[in-house]
Amino acid sequence: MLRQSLIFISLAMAGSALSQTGWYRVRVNVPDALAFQRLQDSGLNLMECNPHLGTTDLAIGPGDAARLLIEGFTYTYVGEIKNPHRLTKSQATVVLPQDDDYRLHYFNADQILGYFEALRAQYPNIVTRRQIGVTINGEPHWAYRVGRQLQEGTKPFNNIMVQGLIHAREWISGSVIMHVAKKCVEGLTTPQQTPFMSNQAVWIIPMTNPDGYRYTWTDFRLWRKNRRNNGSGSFGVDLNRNYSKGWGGEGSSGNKNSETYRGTAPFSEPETANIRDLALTLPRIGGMVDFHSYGELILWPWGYTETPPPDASLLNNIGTSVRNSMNAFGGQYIQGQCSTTLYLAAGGSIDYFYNGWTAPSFTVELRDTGEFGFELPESQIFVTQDEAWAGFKKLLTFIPR
Ligand code: 0X9
Ligand code: ZN
Repeated sequence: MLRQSLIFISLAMAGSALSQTGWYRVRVNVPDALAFQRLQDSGLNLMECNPHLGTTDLAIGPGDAARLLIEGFTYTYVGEIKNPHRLTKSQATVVLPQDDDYRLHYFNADQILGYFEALRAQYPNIVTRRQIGVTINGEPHWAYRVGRQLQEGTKPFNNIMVQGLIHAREWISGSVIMHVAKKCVEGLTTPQQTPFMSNQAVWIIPMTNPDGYRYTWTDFRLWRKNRRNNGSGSFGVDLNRNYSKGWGGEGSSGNKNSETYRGTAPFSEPETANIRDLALTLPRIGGMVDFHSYGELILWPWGYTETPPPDASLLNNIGTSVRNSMNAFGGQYIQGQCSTTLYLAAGGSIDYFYNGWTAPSFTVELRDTGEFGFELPESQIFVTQDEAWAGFKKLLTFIPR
């Protein structure tokens, strides 16, 4: 099955070279609803109360011109804004670290951590980190929390878990997770205060499998598992077969050399045990998403059995809605129960979180459908991030707070 979809992102050429120091009013053409959504989601400063299709004006400050071009818009210069400090609060710029490099290029392990650290340095009240343990190679294992600090006397925060890069070779997962983090931060720092982040914290594991991910950059691009030494020259446990729910069942392997080797016991691997231990410290988990590639699939539990889960119809509704949001960007995602839509996979993350917290839990298999597979070209990072964010944001609307 080849459900190939190519999106061409035009990096439009600037009509005029604007200085990166001042503030300018520029006019952009917004041809359709997708472009409109992209503009609204960009965090750029719209100057009109009721932006609409056609033309609309923006206030752009340092760095914004490049960003506008990256978002695929050409602009015409309208005039200089002489007193940018007089822009209302709702027009204040959110300056985020690393510019938009992460939208154009894959980041290695240090770059991903650098990105999250920069985000944390810039928004210390919103982005915090916790070392959840160490990996099998002894590297620190990090979780980042994006959310307001708990206020005494308020109701408990809802926690959403997001896993990236559990499978080392699925590089687009890391790109998407950086984007999700940034958009969640924007949800709390743009004065429009979109409600999707209120009373909610998103716990992001940027690299669920850091050792494996490093290995894909240094030794073997298509490595999947962690880097446990199984002995006899065999390495790696499939972390997505090492969670406890259904552990050992069909769709996992007891063969150390297998790509789906489940390990010697549930949570035998430090990486999965660290995530379990983090989850057990959280008062409430309302949802979970695990980003993988590839296939363009939105999958819900169970993976370990073909029996439908108790909330099948709810999960089906959420999945359908998430799928529709994602497909607005030109992809061809389908949704359904993991075991029947893809294959049986016992000991996976979503089954663990659904079983333990009754939390809507989804595996999202990002682009593409097979043309490039794990080696998705960098030109498709951008659109995959956009559609993944649209899907994630839609999912949040279904989670009660
Ligand atoms: O086999 C997997 O782990 C996932 N597919 S992948 O090609 N990215 O390896 C699917 C996992 C489905 N989710 C769970 N069963 N938890
Ligand atoms: Zn995967």
